[in-house]
Amino acid sequence: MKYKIMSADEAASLIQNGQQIAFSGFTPAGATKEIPGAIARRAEAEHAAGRPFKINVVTGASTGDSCDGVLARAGAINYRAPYQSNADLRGGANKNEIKFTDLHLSMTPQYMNYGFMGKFDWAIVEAADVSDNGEILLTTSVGISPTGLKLADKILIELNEYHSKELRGFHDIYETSNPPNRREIPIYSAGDRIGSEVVKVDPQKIAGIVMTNKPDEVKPFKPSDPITEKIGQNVADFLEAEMKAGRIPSTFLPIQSGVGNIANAVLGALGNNPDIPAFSMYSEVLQDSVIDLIEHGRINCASATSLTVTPGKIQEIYSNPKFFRERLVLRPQEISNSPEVARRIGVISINTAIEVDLSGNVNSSHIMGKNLMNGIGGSGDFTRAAYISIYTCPSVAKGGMISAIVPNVSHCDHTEHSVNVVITEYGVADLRCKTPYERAEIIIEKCANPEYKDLLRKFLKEGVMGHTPQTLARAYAFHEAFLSQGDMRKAAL
Ligand code: 0RQ
Repeated sequence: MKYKIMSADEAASLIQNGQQIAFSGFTPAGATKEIPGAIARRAEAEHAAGRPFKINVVTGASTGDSCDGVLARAGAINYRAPYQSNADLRGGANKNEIKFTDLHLSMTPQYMNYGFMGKFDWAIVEAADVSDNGEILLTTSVGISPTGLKLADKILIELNEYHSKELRGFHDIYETSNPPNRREIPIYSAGDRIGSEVVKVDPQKIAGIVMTNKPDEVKPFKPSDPITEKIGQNVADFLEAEMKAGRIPSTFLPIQSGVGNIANAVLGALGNNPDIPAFSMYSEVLQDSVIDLIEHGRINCASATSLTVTPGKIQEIYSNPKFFRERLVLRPQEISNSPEVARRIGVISINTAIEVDLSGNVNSSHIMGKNLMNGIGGSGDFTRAAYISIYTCPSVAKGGMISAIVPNVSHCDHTEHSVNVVITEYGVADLRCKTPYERAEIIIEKCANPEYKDLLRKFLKEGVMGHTPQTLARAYAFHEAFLSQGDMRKAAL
């Protein structure tokens, strides 16, 4: 290979204080595992010598602890976007020690291309292979890597021998032009391939290669519980009824589903429903459950930007590459999450809410209106464009002391205009084309926990009449009761 092979510490010595770096990774899948740790060590040494050292970190979404965690703990991050799920990084963002911007994931590469995020000094990217003429074979995610590799002045590559070179053919690298020259994205069904198998860069930009051999830090799921199982069943029953009513075609429509236990339960219930035909996915993250459903013939093909699967599952894929190459497509996040494509091919979006209010507004990202949980992620990309947008959540959190159904959300990510259906373990609130009063009643009667129904009915009944039920003086009575007395059931209404 014509490139310089170097240690992670040597690579980190090339990075200067204040530089902006586009890292690979979308969830721990495809995230760099060696160079961020070396940058963190360099930052700690610089800080100990009394010198400043912080960098700007832009990635696809969240990454693993070996990127976000180590950099946050070393105090090495000045700015971070567009999503995170790491406790140390979250802590830094909530103390405003790390400047964090929560962005729609489809828009991050676009903002980079438009110059809204400033100059990128480096792209640091995990690869399964690199050719002498600058063809980079990415690993388990695509994310922002094609855009970062194009825009950055210089490139460092982590060549990860854990990943199979059989990954060639899984990726579909396609970049849009900037307006006014952008054309439609020519994807007409979830499995369409429109781009290249590799990212092509100027080999002169590659400053060095760091070798590694490590799996992605994807953790297995918590075992499912009766509440998530019931939510999954409610979603599957709702979609089956929609199909039988003729509002979803009998060939079904592509599914987008978020990450986590509820998403797993939803996919499990859809997969087990004999009346729902085998379907496709147009989503951003594919988890273990999708691989199982592909193997069982319940999912025909799945498009995403990230293959967030456990090491056992990735080995299953690597041992049968031809089968999976025909059924999996990994795209840049600008394409996997494109609202234009999602609207056109009729994606059914299923995401998780932190809280939902009586109008149908959804908060996905902040606790009690101020502390960041993870971020909006790709949920907004799909919700606004979906054929049917669904939000799921357990009816209560923290042992019942918090109601997920509240008079007003404490932070709004998805407005009542974009949210079609809300589903908890108690039932399904179908809000489509309903008036504000109808929506409020349906949400209370179908979705709220019985312990909160009377309080919510009181808020509604004694609300100031207008087009929308609202009493500003009591708008946050639930949240105030939790903050002052530790229990929303004590809300003074
Ligand atoms: O707290 O961790 O202390 O136990 O929030 O909640 O119920 O475990 O659910 O892990 O699926 O996360 C919305 C955060 C749900 C996630 C959110 C507390 C609860 C628990 C986690 P603990 P659960 P999940 C695809 C699309 C936005 C991004 C997105 C998310 C913790 O799904 O980040 O959709 N979504 N991306 O106790 C206070 C409430 C609460 C609450 C829950 N009302 N008040 N705490 N919690 N509700 C993925 C990507 O984009 C990559």
